[in-house]
Amino acid sequence: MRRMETEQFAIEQQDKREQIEQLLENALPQEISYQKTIRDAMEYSLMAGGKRLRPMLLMESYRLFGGKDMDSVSPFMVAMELIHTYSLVHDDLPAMDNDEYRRGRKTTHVVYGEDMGILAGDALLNYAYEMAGQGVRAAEPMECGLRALEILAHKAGIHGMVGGQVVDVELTGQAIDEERLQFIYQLKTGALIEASLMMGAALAGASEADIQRMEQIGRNVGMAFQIQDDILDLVSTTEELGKPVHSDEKNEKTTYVTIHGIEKAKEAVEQYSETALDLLEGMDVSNDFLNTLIETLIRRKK
Ligand code: GRG
Repeated sequence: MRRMETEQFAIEQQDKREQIEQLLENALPQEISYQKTIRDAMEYSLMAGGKRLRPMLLMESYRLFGGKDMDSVSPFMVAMELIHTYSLVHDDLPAMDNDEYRRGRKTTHVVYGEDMGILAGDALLNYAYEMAGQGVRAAEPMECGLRALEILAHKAGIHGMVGGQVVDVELTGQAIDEERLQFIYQLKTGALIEASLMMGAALAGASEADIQRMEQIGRNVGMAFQIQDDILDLVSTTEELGKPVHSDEKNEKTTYVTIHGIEKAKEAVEQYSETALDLLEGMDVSNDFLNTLIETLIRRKK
């Protein structure tokens, strides 16, 4: 399978990240009156400099299937990052993980208050669908945009991220069996990664079979990503991650690492990533940047 040379990949990844930052900045609501506080809180959380992995996966999946028109894909990339950001803002709230640091700075509720933290999450979520509406209009044909919208709503809600979070919250502090842990990881973390890859394919007019292949790839990438997240929570530093380490221990969470130990967890990250790459290789389209991006996730340090 073709991969990009490390230096060239790093340059392109940075370029793409900056391109996404620009899209996000431009998309923030402009016409604001007395509700300015919530716009500020949205900007504070959104522009805090995450990895922008999900919009990047969305764009690269779109390119994988020959998509070229940025007008239809850009609003969906923004929508995806808005939903991801809302989930982080709500996850950090006192009622959930009660975290004070995220992306290297104070969490939104710490700066703006718990009430505004809740509302900022709500505003980000609703604004995501406003953006997605723009994407649907720009899609060619519009049915591709509608399919992308359907995937987004499905994977962000009860059958996806929210569903996973519910089980995660309910089982916190309890021993979790392997099957339920897999369920949580697949939904809480995997669903948005799956959705990103599926939406890119849908927008480029890929077949349902190919959209489902991207879902499988996303499922494996999601598992690898979450297990790596568990590992980093244990072995990294607050400075490197931009959020507190050992939070799983603090929150009494069963993770892949607590069940299997760190060595097995590292093996699992490699295994899931390899499966994702094999599935990609088995397709009759290819994108060297996407291959390399998925491969680098195994070694990610933050
Ligand atoms: C509150 C409905 C609701 C859902 C919350 C996504 C989530 C569900 C909670 C966030 C906490 C967490 C550890 C989620 C697992 C997914 C994950 C590793 C998110 C962090 O994503 P990164 O690493 O973050 O891509 P950046 O900051 O780089 O964007």
